[in-house]
Amino acid sequence: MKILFIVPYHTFGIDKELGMNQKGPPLGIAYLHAFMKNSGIGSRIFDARAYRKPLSALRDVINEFSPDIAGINIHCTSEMDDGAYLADRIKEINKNIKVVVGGSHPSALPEDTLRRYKSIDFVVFGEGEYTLLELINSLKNNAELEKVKGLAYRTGDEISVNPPRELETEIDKFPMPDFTGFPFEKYKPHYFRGIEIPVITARGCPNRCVFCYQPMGHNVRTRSFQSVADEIERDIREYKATQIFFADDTLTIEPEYTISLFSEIAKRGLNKVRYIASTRIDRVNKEMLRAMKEANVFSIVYGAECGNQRILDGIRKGFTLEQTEQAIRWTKEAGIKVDTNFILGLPYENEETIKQTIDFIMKTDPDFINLAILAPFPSTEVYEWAKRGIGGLRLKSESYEATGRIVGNTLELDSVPRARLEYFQTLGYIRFYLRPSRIRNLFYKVDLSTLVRFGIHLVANQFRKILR
Ligand code: B12
Ligand code: SF4
Repeated sequence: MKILFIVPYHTFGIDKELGMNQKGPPLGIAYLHAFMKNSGIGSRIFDARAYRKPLSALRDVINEFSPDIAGINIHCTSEMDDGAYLADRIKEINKNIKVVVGGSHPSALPEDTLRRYKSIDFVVFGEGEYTLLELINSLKNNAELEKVKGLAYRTGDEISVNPPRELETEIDKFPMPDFTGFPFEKYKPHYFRGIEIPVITARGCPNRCVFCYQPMGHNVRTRSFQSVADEIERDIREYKATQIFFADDTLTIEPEYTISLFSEIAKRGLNKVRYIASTRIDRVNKEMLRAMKEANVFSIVYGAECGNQRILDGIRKGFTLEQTEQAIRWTKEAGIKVDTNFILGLPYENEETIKQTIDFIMKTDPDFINLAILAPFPSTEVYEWAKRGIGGLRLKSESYEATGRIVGNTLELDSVPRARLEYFQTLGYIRFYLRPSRIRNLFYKVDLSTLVRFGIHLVANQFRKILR
């Protein structure tokens, strides 16, 4: 049996228009690629984002590699239609190839995925390693599928969703992710050119923020810091990594672990490459930040979310605005750049609280900001609230593609129409970045052509609304 892992490209909407592509190789399929190879399954990677003519390249690789199974990675909801589009094309090329999808969106909605998209044969939901292997073995041996935990499948018109699979508690048991076959020269790393490799130290997040879907569960399963350092060493040696991106939800959950990891990185001389981390506001301290700087951490991305305490409490973030100010100050003092995610359109927001968020950004003055409008993802609390009108939320569209990246179009508030939300988003970006101290930072984030296209899109959008 042979499997071809596929990363879809943007086929629709604004993501396609703006060329908003993910920045690197998806870690999930790099893990699966390694696991399959270790289990004696032929495995190949096809990243459709790397090709000018992805469909003819897909045909070529299928003809040459002859996979029995195509495994499509769906990173987020806005990629679901892109993945399904490729599933249709695969069936046109060879209808005998079985199509399996996995990743956050199908994990949240396995049944819906099979109902909507007829070219998809299987959904692997949750952690993929053991489920995919059992699926392949069952197909090989013509065995029954009902025993494969974590699998959803169709039999004629009927769809079955098996019970979920228990999560592996010792994730060091999984072989290191394998990045052979990923087109590194085509990716856009965070901030700098070069080769960026993602690494993860733990799976799962203990928190329950109302807008967040957690495909890896709420029980945190941590790797040993030595094995993480071994992997980084391998990434630098074999893949010539110039930058390591920690793909953890909350990298610094355990202070002692964090200090041991970054001290190990410095001790082994792995601080010749840069590191990017993301974590929670309330999970950093000065000692940890010093160790991170020593290890050459360039930036920390914080989910700061909002500048109003009542709204912050309502989304169950569990920290205070004072803690946000403190984390930003400490990080800057440690000589590490501060990148922050803020969201507009949270439950119970109004124009006043949105203005407070923008003022809070200006006051705390991080180095970079991402200012998104809330996109409610399936299986999150805010998705149910938006459907039922709780918190003043109003679902504008149920289209998956409309949840896309920075510019989506899924939500507005009773008290703040979509056009006003987008106006505040544009205003926030302009107020923050169009200053001598920050304008340069924009170029760390996006290249000039994307920036120009994005700027034109935002300004044209505002004009269109004024003219209407
Ligand atoms: C790292 C990360 C990123 C990185 C990716 C960098 C990289 N090189 O990979 C960056 C910062 C670029 C990113 C961007 C975005 N992300 Co993101 N990201 C994550 C994060 C934190 C970890 C993903 C990861 O690597 N996990 C580790 C691996 C081992 O797990 P995995 O990917 O889930 O894969 C396993 C299984 O899912 C399964 N599996 C996965 N694929 C497949 C395929 C097959 C065939 C099979 C059988 C199984 C399978 O098996 C794997 C191994 O067990 C997740 C949160 C999370 N905890 O999952 C959010 C998350 C996936 N991202 C999310 C979102 C929304 C986005 C953005 C849209 C954000 C934005 N507004 O810009 C963009 C979209 C990017 C794009 N595609 O255009 C949401 C998705 C929610 C949703 N329903 O849409 C998540 C869940 C965060 C959240 N909780 O809200 N992201
Ligand atoms: S937003 Fe961050 S801290 Fe909150 S549940 Fe999601 S991953 Fe965890």
